[in-house]
Amino acid sequence: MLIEVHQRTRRVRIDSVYWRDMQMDVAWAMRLFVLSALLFLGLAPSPAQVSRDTPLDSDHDGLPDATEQSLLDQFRPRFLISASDCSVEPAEFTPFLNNPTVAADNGLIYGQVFPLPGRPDALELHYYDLWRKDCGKAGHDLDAEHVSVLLARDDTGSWKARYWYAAAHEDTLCDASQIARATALNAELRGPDIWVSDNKHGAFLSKKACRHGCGADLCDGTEPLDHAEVVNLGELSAPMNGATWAQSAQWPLQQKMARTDFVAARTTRLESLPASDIAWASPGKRPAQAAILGGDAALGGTETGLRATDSALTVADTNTSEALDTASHKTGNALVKSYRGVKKAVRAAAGIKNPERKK
Ligand SMILES: [Ca+2]
Ligand SMILES: [Ca+2]
Repeated sequence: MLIEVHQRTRRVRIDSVYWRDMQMDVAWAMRLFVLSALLFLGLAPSPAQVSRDTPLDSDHDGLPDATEQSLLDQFRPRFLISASDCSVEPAEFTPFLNNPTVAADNGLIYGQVFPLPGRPDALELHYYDLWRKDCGKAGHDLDAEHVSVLLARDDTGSWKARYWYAAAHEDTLCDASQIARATALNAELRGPDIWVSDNKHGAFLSKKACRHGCGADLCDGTEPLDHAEVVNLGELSAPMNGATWAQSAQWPLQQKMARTDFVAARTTRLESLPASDIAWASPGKRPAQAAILGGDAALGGTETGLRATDSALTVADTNTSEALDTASHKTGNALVKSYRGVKKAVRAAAGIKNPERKK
């Protein structure tokens, strides 16, 4: 049995298997010791034995580790991060802990690849940008955000991206998540550009979509996260790379890992729109967002703009889309100006204590 510790890459190799190591903490060292002892006593199959028989599938979802990592690397989005973000960059978390503990704000991205039940021709990939904190309005420690893609096999059997989804304030009345065809983003064989809003970390498929978010999203002054490495989280039932903290109740990462972002109703609706559109993933919440942002007094003034933009934004800069953009931008300004004055009243009327908590 071969054990190597690589200081530069912070990885440990046991025969053919690489383990990521950030701090060599006690829990991690104990696990390594126990694993080594089991391997030495012959009580566990060696990685070499396993790799000779079947491809290694550490998270038991039927997909080999190597396939998952290859797809995560191929389709990794290019995250555009605000240079002034209070949380600096997405964080790396200390492995094998029960709760998320930031090890470094170093731009690391976590990934997940899983098959879809009843759809052998499709795979879903999630890219998680996990932050030390959200320091926008209603800020909080820990911030779990993500972008996802649905892959389908093409005529040659190769995986090709079909739809992309970007989460923004997911599961709140401010949900501004979007979905688009991969062709609209020129991202069928690679990841698209993703704009991440300053301090709030909502993800957007275009800068224009960011401006139409929920009033507090700004995507100016961004820089690409070109050095981002993708580390596979595995699955909730079988974490990889020490991601035991993914199930922590301190953030909603577990919910994001357990569901598909490409439900049939969502993709069917997208297919009914023009091919170049970016569609809101939860269009039913757009009128509610108007209420949150502007209250009844502003609602009348926003009806035209929101109705025009509640279904989709066009990627191409046509006259029509620019007109919609202008209309919505103006109403957006009106909403923001009246935001503070009506926020409490609207929340009270809706029975909401904190609509943006932990998102
Ligand atoms: Ca797997
Ligand atoms: Ca997996």
